[in-house]
Amino acid sequence: MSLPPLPSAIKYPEIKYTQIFINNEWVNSESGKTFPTINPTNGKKICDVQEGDKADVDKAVAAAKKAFEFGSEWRSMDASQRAVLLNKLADLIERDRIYLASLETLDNGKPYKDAFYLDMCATLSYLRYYAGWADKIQGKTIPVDGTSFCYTIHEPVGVCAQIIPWNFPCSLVALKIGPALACGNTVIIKPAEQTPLTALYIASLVKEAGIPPGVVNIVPGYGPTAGAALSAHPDVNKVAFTGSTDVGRLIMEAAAKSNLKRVTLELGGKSPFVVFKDANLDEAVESAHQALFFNMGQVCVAASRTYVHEDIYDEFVKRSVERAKSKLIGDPYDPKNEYGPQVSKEQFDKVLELIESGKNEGATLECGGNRHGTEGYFIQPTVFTNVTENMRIGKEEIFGPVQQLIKFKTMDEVVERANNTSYGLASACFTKDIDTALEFSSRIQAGSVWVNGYNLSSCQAPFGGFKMSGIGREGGEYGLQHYTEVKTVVIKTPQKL
Ligand code: TXE
Repeated sequence: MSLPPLPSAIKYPEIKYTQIFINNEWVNSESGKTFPTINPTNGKKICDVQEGDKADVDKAVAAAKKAFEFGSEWRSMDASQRAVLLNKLADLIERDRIYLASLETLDNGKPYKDAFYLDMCATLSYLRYYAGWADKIQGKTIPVDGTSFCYTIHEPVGVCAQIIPWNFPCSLVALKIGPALACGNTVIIKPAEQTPLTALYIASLVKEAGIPPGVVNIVPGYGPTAGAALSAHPDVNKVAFTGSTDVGRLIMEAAAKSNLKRVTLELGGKSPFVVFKDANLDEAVESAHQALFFNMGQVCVAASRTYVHEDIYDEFVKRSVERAKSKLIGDPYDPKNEYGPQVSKEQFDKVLELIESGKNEGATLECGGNRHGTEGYFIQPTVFTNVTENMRIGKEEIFGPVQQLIKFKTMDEVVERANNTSYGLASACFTKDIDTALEFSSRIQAGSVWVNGYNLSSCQAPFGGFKMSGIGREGGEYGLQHYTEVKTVVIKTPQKL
């Protein structure tokens, strides 16, 4: 696919929205509190943002509930018109794509070229794909026994809380609101406290697109306060969460203890990338590299265990280390750089601490292993060999630029080791042999299996985790299932129809 030329970024774009968005209006927090959002490139504050808490969540939920009431503008709207509004929102995002990508780079630290090409592209495709579904969500007529006429309706669930993390702040807003609005729900989004700015800008476009008040509300704030208030709220009918497995548990617990709201979770991973001995080595090395280092390793599907067949292991290590060392790091606005900082001081410290554990537990550090430069949260691309799954770097989600290269001998061995984790999000194998690929795909416990490539995700296909990597699927038609309730209507008839 050929890409359009990369337009120049707006370096340090003006920050236009920092308040809470409820009922299509901007409001300050009830408490009067704000929180800072930090530029990870230099550790300096970008701006202060209104800090939503329980009182603000209550207001947002009330607005979303009212917008969902029977007879409201939103509930009475034709499904095809919901599609028009979602497409309009996508068009406005496309109009402001340079600004939004520039803002994402400022707040998150990801390279502008990735923000422009990948994040914005994903944002647009999620919205447009789900716009296409809006008037195609339908039930069935069912030939029941006896003299009754039976049909099902797929009704919207109602008020949906959508709690998102900081690694893909803009595109995850689209992935969350696309299916929710296509099905006719109303939403409250809580962006991550590290990266609230693009979600807030999108709020302004929601209003401009003409989406009715209360349908989309955005409450920036912290997890244990605003996020917890949403997941425990009795008037929230569904919560969709992307983030850590620990917080996923808290959300399920809060849902269980409050109103048994529907829960979907997209959580962490320790995804295996398996290179069989007949693989195309050039492609496998580059793909394994991108599979781990993309977005500075801050990806739920990051391939943080690379298993390489013993016959090609030494050559694979040599090339992988050369590739990691060649990576251009620095100002994420500079298009020549492939690589920016980690998102926050907390993540920077977490990753460096895990790197230390790798050194102390006996893995061999092949390159990297330290911070890069003296300011901001940059970490050198790091490669470890001689890693085993009982080391912390072999079993914990690092969520940073740290590649683990592990040697294996047989299919049985690698499948057993790859599956020996509580996670099950993604996986990949590289081989030219179709039987090997099919056997691996069948035996691996993961929500996605990619063959001879990595991160081959698209808006049309479902995505989600086995085991402790999550519950439910997002993307594709499957992603709609969690945003509707199936209602069965049975009408008694005088005779068999
Ligand atoms: O995640 P959190 P953090 C993993 C990754 C990372 C680790 C910690 O390993 O190093 O998690 O990152 C909100 N109730 N992933 O601390 O805390 C929070 O405000 C309700 C994987 O940033 O899970 C934010 O909006 N919400 C992941 C969101 O949850 C709460 C992406 C994610 O934050 C809450 C990010 C609570 N009690 C991190 N506590 C992925 N799957 O891609 C926090 N939040």
